[in-house]
Amino acid sequence: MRDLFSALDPDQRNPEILADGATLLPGFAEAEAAELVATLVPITKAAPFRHMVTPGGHTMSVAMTNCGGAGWVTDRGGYRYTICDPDSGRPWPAMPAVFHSLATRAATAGGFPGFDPNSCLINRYIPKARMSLHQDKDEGDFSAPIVSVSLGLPATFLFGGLKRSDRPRRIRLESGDVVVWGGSARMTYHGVAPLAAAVSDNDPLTGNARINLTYRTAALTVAHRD
Ligand code: MD3
Ligand code: FE
Repeated sequence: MRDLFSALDPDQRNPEILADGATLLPGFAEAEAAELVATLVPITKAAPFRHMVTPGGHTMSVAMTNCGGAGWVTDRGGYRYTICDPDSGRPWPAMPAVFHSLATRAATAGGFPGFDPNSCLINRYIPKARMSLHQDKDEGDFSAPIVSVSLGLPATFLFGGLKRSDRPRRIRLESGDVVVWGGSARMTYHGVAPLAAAVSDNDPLTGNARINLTYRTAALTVAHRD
């Protein structure tokens, strides 16, 4: 909830077009937020959060795991989607129906009906964790949108342009906010500013953390030899 006045002002809960194809749905997941977090518990028991390493050798400050038929991973060998969690060798936990249905409803509200994501990347930020400007381009097919759900501590999202050098806009994302990124917004550069410490250092939902669910439709590439 933003604050008492804006929560009471229905205009503040209306979708906000951030750019062509990019729509912020304030509080769209608020009613389900507690259920989503509870559903994360068994997922993160089966596939614990971990700090992955980039191809350049940097350990990410964001801790990650996945659910769904495909999970995004990075290591010294590159970025890719896998069927199995490389840490356990087992398939990523299935995407719960409550996760999938939220993403499909949000995509419809953002102008992209029929979204059927097969991947949900689960990002956990603690204060100071950040994500530098990047494009999401490991999915193979860019016709599907991406849906992101923010839970817990607020973050400043950096929404850039089609060139890395385009100066990003700063957009505050709060618990329950959902953003749909499709069409010409799909390939924009984006990131997350270092997470600020919470005023109370504790969010009732997630403790001292922000959780972001990033839903995508990803093509799994078959490993091959050259
Ligand atoms: C805008 N995560 O995992 S989600 C990522 O808040 C990632 O954890 C951020 O960027 C986070 O790759 C942002 C929102 C998001 C995802 C994909 C986008 C915004 C996007 C693709 C194009 C434009
Ligand atoms: Fe991204």
